[in-house]
Amino acid sequence: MKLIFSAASPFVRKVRVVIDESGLTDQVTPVPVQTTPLVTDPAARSANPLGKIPALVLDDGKSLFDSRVICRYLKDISGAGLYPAERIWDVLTLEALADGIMEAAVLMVYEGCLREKENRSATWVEAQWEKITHALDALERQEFAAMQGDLNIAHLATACALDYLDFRHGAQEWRKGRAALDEWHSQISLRTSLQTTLPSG
Ligand SMILES: N[C@@H](CCC(=O)N[C@@H](CS)C(=O)NCC(=O)O)C(=O)O
Repeated sequence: MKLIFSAASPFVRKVRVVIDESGLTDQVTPVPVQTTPLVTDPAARSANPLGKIPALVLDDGKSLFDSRVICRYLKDISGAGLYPAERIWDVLTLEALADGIMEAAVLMVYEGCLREKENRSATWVEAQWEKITHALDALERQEFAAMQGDLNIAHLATACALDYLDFRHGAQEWRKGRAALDEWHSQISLRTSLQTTLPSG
């Protein structure tokens, strides 16, 4: 299998972490690309008509996207227990929250570096950060039961989202006033899969 990837993308990272946690590292060849909403890499386009990454190209040439689909596929072929049946909807909802944090954080980056200077909207960027703030506060208040218990896909997605905030939005200091979330993050960050895939680029 081939993973169309960029080392900076939080969605790609979630997939890389699941590959590691599922013991599939030897079966996946990473194909690095540089793709943005304005300039799509041909390999990204050929694997996904939307041009977005991650995309996983299977050995028969078929492609899977997006990160949620790929992670679930990897779990199916490896038997990794990241999707507990008895609380699957809680887990998938928390994964969606983490993905939403990533999405808003990536949109803020795009606004700052892809939009022409004169068209950039500080109000729009602030609105994205506000979404993230509400999500972080809900996590701090431990509103999501799926945060507890054995390792699940939502834990990995949440860790990737928080690390991406450190990577691209460190000045926003997400830890301030969120001691419980900070502690949770410190604990999960001990996992090798997370330590070896920290975002870069
Ligand atoms: N929902 C998608 C989001 C993927 C996504 O937005 N990826 C970004 C990189 S972080 C991308 O490919 N951007 C290029 C584009 O939007 O054309 C997923 O979970 O895979």
